[in-house]
Amino acid sequence: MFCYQCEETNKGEGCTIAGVCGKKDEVSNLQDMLIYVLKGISISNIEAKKQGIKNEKADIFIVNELFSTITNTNFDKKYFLNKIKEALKLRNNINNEISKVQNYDAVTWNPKDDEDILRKAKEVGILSTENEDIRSLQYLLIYGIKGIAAYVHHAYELGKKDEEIFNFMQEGLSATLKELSADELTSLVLKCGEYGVKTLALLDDANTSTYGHPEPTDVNIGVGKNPGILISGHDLKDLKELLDQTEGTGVDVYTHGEMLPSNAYPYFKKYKHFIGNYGNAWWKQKEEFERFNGPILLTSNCLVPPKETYKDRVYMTGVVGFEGLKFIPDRMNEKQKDFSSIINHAKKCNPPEQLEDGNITIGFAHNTLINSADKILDAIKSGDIKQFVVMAGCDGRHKERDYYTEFAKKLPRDSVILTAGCAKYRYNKLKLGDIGGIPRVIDAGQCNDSYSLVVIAKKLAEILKVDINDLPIIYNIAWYEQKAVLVLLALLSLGVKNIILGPKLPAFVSQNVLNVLVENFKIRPNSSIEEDLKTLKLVA
Ligand code: SF4
Ligand code: SF3
Repeated sequence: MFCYQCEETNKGEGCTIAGVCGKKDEVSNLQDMLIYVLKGISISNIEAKKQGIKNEKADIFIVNELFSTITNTNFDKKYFLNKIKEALKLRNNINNEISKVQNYDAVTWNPKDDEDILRKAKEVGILSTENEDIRSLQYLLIYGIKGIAAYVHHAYELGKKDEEIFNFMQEGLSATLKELSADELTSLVLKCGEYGVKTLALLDDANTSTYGHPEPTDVNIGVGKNPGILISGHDLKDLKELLDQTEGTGVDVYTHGEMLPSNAYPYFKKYKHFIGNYGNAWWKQKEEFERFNGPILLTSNCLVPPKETYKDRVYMTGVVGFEGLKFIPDRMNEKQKDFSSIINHAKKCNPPEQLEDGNITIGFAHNTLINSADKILDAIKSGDIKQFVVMAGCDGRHKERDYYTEFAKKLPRDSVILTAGCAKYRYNKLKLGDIGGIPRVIDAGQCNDSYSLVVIAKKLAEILKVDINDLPIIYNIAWYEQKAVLVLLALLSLGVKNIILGPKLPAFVSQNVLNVLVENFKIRPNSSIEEDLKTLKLVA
């Protein structure tokens, strides 16, 4: 195996024997193989579209299966073997329909048996591209498209789609099989950022048109007396159906990790048994799932390979996979998913052990922020707020991420943090206070809600009639997995410059590609807190 798609990759270079995340060698190879066939499907499907043959099944298959290869989503060998076979069938069916089948191995190769798939899987991975810079650009593009896939998946569940986004994903995937120059690939990477913005807007529309606009909310972080189900991941439709089905059963529902922002949607407030948020970011799940006592539902990444002590309480749904865990199948014929097994399980469990008590304030997505634009502008003009610091992105398990907690603590009192994604858990319980009623940690929501930060930045630039880079907004972003890669590309596509990125630069960005990013966008790696505060002109 060779995988370098996330921030925690081995030695900052690549995982080669097993993943730091717990992914096994064979699974990693099979993920490479699945992506290879998805590239083949893309080439054939583009050809089919040219001939007027539409195939939404293929469009959404590509979306879901790219999502399944994102870090901490699916660790199940059987899942990938089955999906590769399904993918080959789908591709062959398209090939049978079109008049001209393109001459690429990914388009025409067929295995003799499972062994043949496993053998081939070793040949089609990341290192099969020899030129380091081309490889770097190819994977920057693929990881960005994986980010798109995750968000399109959630939007699609809520009935929203955009054919142009499907088309771009397929154009991007097929481009990585072609002999493109570094310039051609770079322009696709930038285009990926533009489609990133479109995708984030699509999901925002899906979420807010279904569940209302998030509103400022104090979320309980304590526990109640009933047994509970803990729901994690990013999928709001799964949450809705779980809340419907638990109502009146005596089982409460709590959020974990990236599901926290759901507490701010008006729609979910009607459920009296929706108690609040339990615990912190994904990487603390080993300890926190243990102490929750009840069953846990994972609706998307990030899943940490579970400990034996609570493994029987972990349920998965959607594209999440791990051998030996219980799986809740997809919806059929417009009916809700059937959560009865997890609810019955919960009834037999003890209530959660209390980890903490009190509240955290969330719900500052774009609608709330735009409604408070006058107040924000007044605070800027009066000098009460000197700086907004975007500290969005992901959290991770390594000690070096204490940097973000300390950085937040050391920010001058007249600065406000804008956050989204699970990175927030590094400082959202610090009690940093407020500035004239504006909290010093403004939490826009999940990683996809970074879109809200973009909307507000654009709005402020428009009102103040300045360039987006001349606003009092600076960026110190933490990344971990591929959705954060997409959010970063989306920011670059909007012309945002001078982003500080940490805790480490992506291993898949080669020195030459980094030079291009530095030259054009002035991206830089984070350094010590003192240095970064100085660079960002937050201290004299
Ligand atoms: Fe390693 Fe990250 Fe890949 Fe897991 S996802 S194998 S930790 S690079
Ligand atoms: Fe977190 Fe996985 Fe990225 Fe959605 S849950 S931000 S890491």
